[in-house]
Amino acid sequence: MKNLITNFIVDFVREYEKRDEISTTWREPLVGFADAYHEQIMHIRDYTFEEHLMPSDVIEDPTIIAYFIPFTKDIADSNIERELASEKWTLAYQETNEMFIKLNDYLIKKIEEMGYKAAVCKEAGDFKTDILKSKWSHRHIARVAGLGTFGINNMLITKEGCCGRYFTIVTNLPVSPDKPLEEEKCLYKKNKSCLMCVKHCFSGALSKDNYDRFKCYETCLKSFYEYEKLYGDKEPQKGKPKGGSDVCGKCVVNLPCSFKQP
Ligand code: B12
Repeated sequence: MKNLITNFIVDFVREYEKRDEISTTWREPLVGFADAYHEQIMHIRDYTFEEHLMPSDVIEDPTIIAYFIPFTKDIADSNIERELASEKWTLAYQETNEMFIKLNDYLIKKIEEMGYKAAVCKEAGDFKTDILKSKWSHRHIARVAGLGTFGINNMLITKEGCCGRYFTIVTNLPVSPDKPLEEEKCLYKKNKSCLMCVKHCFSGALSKDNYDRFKCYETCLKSFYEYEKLYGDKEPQKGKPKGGSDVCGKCVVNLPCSFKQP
């Protein structure tokens, strides 16, 4: 069953990137399964905030499928220079988010055809602007599903690196859950080396002891306004972002943990 779900996701992405209107290509997705009754999910509100939803608010008797869609190196490399997010990075963000909707619909349909239920948490795409937190944390769940460990850059680092995006789907499929990884993927957490992500974060949002989500958001908004000005009122053009998105991503590119991890 786990292989079947993984293949659905991997095959969908391979086919999706062939579409004429899509410019982004992705590396092979990683898939994990989180135990909804794991201590770190049962206490998810203590780790995130008190309004975080529980998997059982989405579906009864839940397990959670978590997947990571890794970006390609050319997308990451396009985002090394300049303080604004690159056009290619912004477009990859937008095209990945659009793909998530279609991929999730497809997966839910496949799971329903097998006689089970599946749904996404409707709150996952939103966050409270006063505290910059969502009522659904994909990566908290993805960590419990064994996909990665958190780095100093505050990103969840997988065996394929941290440069990419996550999604989670709640289901009642009968699958055995995966376990969180034991070994740290972040070099600083492992042996006090690196900290390249802190150097790349020109806004000062990242330090070795802290992540300031408000400073980070201010920086992401600079790219939002810039691309909104450039493309916001234009007809969508292939290979160009459609208006602005609150992105930056300097803390995930050009790092030892951006891609494959030993
Ligand atoms: C709100 C939000 C933002 C806000 C606030 C950022 C933030 N880190 O909270 C802003 C707009 C600033 C932002 C910026 C970015 N974001 Co953003 N964002 C989100 C969103 C919608 C919710 C995150 C959230 O609620 N955070 C609140 C905290 C409490 O939860 P969390 O960060 O998810 O997980 C924490 C807990 O699990 C906790 N934790 C885990 N174990 C333990 C143990 C203990 C003991 C404790 C106390 C805590 C604890 O630590 C985790 C990390 O802080 C998610 C999508 C989603 N719904 O999950 C994307 C998401 C986190 N963003 C993402 C990305 C890529 C970015 C950017 C790089 C922008 C870009 N795309 O170019 C930057 C990087 C910011 C950074 N370095 O963290 C990705 C992360 C991918 C990855 N590899 O980890 C996500 C998951 C989107 C996705 N679909 O993939 N983002």
